Amino acid sequence: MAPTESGFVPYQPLGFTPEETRERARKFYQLLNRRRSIRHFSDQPVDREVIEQLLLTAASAPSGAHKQPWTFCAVQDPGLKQRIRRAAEEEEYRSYHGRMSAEWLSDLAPLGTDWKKPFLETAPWLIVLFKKAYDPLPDGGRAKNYYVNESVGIAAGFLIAAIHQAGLVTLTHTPSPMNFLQDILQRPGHERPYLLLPVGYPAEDAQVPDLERKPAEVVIRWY
Ligand code: IYR
Repeated sequence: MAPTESGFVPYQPLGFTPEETRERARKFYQLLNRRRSIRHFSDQPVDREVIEQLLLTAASAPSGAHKQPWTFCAVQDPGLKQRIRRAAEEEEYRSYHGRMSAEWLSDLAPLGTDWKKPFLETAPWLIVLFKKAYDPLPDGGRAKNYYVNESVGIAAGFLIAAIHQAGLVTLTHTPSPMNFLQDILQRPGHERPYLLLPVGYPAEDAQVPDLERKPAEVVIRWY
């Protein structure tokens, strides 16, 4: 699309009929409702081109004032993955042995999580999503970003949906605190880790907790 003098161009709608809209809404729900957080990964490789498409999808998310306040680090290097696993497990060990409340631990019990994170080495890719509170300017100043948490959260949602749509699996992992990711990946100070997502195919024997989602009448209110 050629830019116009005003800086605006016509929107190119997808243009589905109401029937197509209904069917697509239903189909997309059916697809996304099969997504599960997976903790057991296959070591089967995933092409870098695939990861790039998933990350471009995530980076197409809306953001405050279109500032796109994110950096996606795609980690494949086994040495880096090992360092990330060790650092995450160190933090998680402390969390599970004193930092998390009794209520939190009992809420997690049905999910079968613990401080051990072997998937951080098994999964062929780790995607680390960083948020940027501001962008540094060449003169040493700072260009402000807006609604950074909301923007990065939406991008993470796009990414998780894209991963699932491609037939891959992930886990929205938040080892806490996760400053170690900044050190290991040598990110600049204005980038803060937001989410760590192992990405790959599920292990053949992968299991998931037997959970149910809240029904429409609980999570939706019509006015
Ligand atoms: N970050 C820890 C603990 C944890 C917290 C929540 I909320 C979960 O849904 C699952 C785990 C971990 O990743 O083990």
